[in-house]
Order: sequence, then C-alpha cells, then structure tokens
Amino acid sequence: NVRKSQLCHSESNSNCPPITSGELIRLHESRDVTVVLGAQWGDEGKGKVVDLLAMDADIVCRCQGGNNAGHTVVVDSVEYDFHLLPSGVLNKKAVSFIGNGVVIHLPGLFEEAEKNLHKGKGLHGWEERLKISDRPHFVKHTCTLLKSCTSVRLIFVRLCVGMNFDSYGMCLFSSLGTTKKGIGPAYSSKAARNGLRVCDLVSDFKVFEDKFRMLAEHFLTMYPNLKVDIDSELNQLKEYAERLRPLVTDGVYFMHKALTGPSKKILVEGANAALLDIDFGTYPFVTSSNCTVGGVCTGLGVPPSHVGRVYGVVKAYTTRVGVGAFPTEQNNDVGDLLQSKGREFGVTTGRRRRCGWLDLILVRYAHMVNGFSAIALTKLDILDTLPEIKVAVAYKVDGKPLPSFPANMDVLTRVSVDYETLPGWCCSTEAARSLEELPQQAQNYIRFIENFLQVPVKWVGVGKSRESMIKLF
Ligand code: 2SA
Ligand code: GDP
Ligand code: MG
Repeated sequence: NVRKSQLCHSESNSNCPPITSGELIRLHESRDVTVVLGAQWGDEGKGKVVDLLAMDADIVCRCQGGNNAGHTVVVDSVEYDFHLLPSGVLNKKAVSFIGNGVVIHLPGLFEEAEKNLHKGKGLHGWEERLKISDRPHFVKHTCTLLKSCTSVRLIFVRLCVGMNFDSYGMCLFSSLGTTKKGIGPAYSSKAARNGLRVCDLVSDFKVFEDKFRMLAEHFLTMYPNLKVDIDSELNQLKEYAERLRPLVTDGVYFMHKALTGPSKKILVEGANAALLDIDFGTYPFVTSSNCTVGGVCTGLGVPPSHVGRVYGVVKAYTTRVGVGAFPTEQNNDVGDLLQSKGREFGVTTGRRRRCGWLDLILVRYAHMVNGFSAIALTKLDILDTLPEIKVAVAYKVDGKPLPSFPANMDVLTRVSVDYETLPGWCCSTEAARSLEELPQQAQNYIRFIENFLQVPVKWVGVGKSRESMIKLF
C-alpha cells in the first residue's frame, strides 16, 4: 500500500526506489469496481442487492439519475427508501459518493437524509460519510426554466388534445409518464450547456449569483409568463451552499485515489435500468441518463479498464412504471396477482406498476449492452402460488422472428411473443436459504434463465430482507 500511494502521489516519488514494471502491472490490475445494474425497466430490487454488497464495501457510488430513483432496503424489519443517496449509506464504515453523472435536487437530498434519521431509522452521521463530486448539475435551478418549459409543453398538450392529434402526435407532446422530478429538464440543460453545477455553487457566491441572474433573465425573456423570485431562490441556494460545501470533493481525483491508492472495495449502484437508458432503452419512454454500464465511466470518471464485475438485477417477472410498449404485460388475473403480491407500487411516486411475465429477450438485450458477470434474480417468492409460469423466449413481427430487441417502438408495440411454459411450484419459498431448499420446479426456473442467457445466477431473492437472498456461489 505504501508503494501504491508513492506511485499515485508524484510529490512523494522523489526518494523512493524506481517502480518495477511488475508492480505497475499489479497496481493497474488490482482495483476494479463492482457494478449493480437494473436489467429490465427498473425496480428489480437493486437497492437490496447493493445493501448486501455494501456491507463489505469501502465506497458506494451513484453515477447517474437523480431522485427519480426509488431503492428500497429492509434491515431488521425497518424499511428505508433511498432516492438520491446511495443505498450503501447504511454501512457506517463506507463512504457514499455521488458522482458527476447524477443530477441533484438539493432540497430532496437533505429531506431524504432527514427522513431516514427518524422512526428508528439509523442514518446517523451520514454527512460525515457522504462525498459529492464538484461536477454534478442541479435539478433545482434548472427547474425554474423547466417549469416554464413544462407550462409551454402543457399548452402544446392541450392544443394537441383539442385538435385531436393522432397517437404519435400525442406521444410527442404529452406526458411520457415521468416521475415529475425534473430529471429530463436537468439533463436537457446539461446538454444545452446552460446548467450550473455543484462547483459553481460552492465557489465564490457572487460569481454564482451573476451566472444565476443571467440565466434566469435569459429564461424570463424567453418565457415572459414565468414566475421566478430570483432573490428568494438565491437566498435559499446560499443556505444550501453552506451545507453542501463540506461534502464536496474533486470527484475525478477522489475516484482516482480510490482506484490507485490503498486498497478499497468500490461498489457502484445503478439507478433506473437498461430499458430506461437514454440510448439503449425504449426511447422516447426512457429516462434521461445512461443507466447501462457506460454510465459508470462517464458518471464517475472511472476508466473502463477498472470496471470489474457487473451484476444484472433481474426480477423473476417484469414490471414497468409509466408509459410505453410492454410485450409481456398481463392485463388480467396474472398481472393483478403479481402487482398485489409483489406490492408493485412506485417508491418515488406511489404509482401502480404494470406487471407481466419475465421477458428473456429483453434481459438478453440488457446483457448484450452490459455484459453481466452474473445475475441477481429477485422476487422469486412472488411466483409461489402460480401453477404455471410463462417466460418470453422469442419475438415475432408479421410471423417473422426478430433477431434481437427492436429499436423502433412501433415495432415493439406490434411484436407477438413466443412463451415457454414452465411448471410452477405452488408452495412458499420464503424460508429457503439455499438452492437445495428451493422446490425442484423453482430450481428448474432458475436454470432455465441461466441457460437461455448464458449468464450464471449468483443470488436468488425470496423475500424483502437481507437474509432472504440466497447465494448460489
Ligand atoms: P423520469 O422521471 O424522467 O426519469 O421518467 C422517465 C421514465 O423513466 C421511468 N422511471 C422509473 N421507472 C421505474 N422506477 C423508477 N423509480 C421509482 C421507483 C418510480 C416511481 O423506484 O418506483 O416511484 O414511480 C423510475 N424513475 C423513472 C418513468 O416511469 C418514465 O417511464
Ligand atoms: P430498485 O429500484 O431496483 O432498488 O427496486 P425497488 O426498491 O423500487 O423495488 C423493489 C421492491 O421489491 C422493494 O419493495 C423491495 O423491498 C422488494 N424486494 C426486493 N427483493 C425482493 C425479493 O426477493 N422478494 C420480495 N418479496 N421482495 C423483494
Ligand atoms: Mg425503484
């Protein structure tokens, strides 16, 4: 470790013996980040998997998304829901890190921490173990402009409805079924290069104030009906700047030190999921960040060579919140059972989640993009009462099989799904703590998934708690 820190800090290199190439190779091979990603449309149980791995981690990072995410963790029967804070913040020995790829809603951040301090919840001392990169964009200030954009957009929607636009027109202008947390507008502003970042807020406030006023006035000119009390916004931001400053760090340097300094176990918690990815998801019904593995590098400043194991979290069936095509959706008793037994409600918005059979075409596509090392299969217990279980194994359009997951949403809406029907187990799996304790049919279900995807299943979830995650290897 001493040698490693000598290597990383050139100022201390002058008196140390030259490093051998063998040492250099080992240094660069030794430090990999472990990544946990959603493999469907979100809410697969990533929070629980991260919590499990975080018990052993030194640093737990969020690299994308914002407080649209809702990650549930149950510890000692106490339920926590995290939105912006990494789920690993519960580990008092780990540092939680919010990377540059995240968009931060400041009131949301402090409210979330506050909420997890009360009613027997143990988030004490979180401020000492949270680090925030100096490069993330804010949701808050962009919201001023965005509220305006939203109202302009709403006018469009009303016009569209009034003019009886076709479904494509509606889809262009009406709601995408977002969480309404200002995520799209914040990332739009980032891409439009008129955003303000953490580093702006915690530096010279006068400079920040000038930039903020200029930006607000620009938007007031564009949208004269917009109501913004610039002075009161600035006062509030000044207060947040004081609270935020001690948490802020140079994110790239922080990660570099973590990767090359004294040995650290680094875990990355993906938010949202592959099919909500802005590039690879079911566009336009997606979120505005890269929820696939590339987002780890761009959202933290981690070189790709340091990405180690990538765990895909797959729910034993499929859910989706919001609008968009869903080939295996079950608008029937099966869907209702999955929804009610699985308690499928949005953690952020409380929306009822749409439910359907496991779609292996979709998960295989997520694997193509992410290269999963292994899978955490969650919520197997929700299938306990079903006499037979279907799994999507092929898509066809006009009778012709599709080689992969289609990019075009019109095509996805039209696919017919080929299912494999597997026998159910019709008994409770909740008490199982090893593979052997699962009924044979449940073991077959797991092996079927592994065989289809050619990816090993490493964990199987049979309940909400930490203990109900069966480790297979
Ligand atoms: P947004 O708000 O711009 O990111 O919404 C765009 C689409 O992304 C979906 N989305 C989600 N899907 C599943 N879970 C999410 N988090 C919450 C949860 C959702 C909730 O854990 O339950 O509480 O409703 C999440 N966040 C975004 C969203 O539905 C849109 O389809
Ligand atoms: P995330 O967004 O991927 O972190 O998932 P959410 O927290 O939004 O939703 C997953 C829900 O399933 C939460 O209520 C979890 O407590 C719950 N959950 C996770 N794994 C299991 C499991 O194996 N069985 C059961 N019954 N519930 C689970
Ligand atoms: Mg969720």
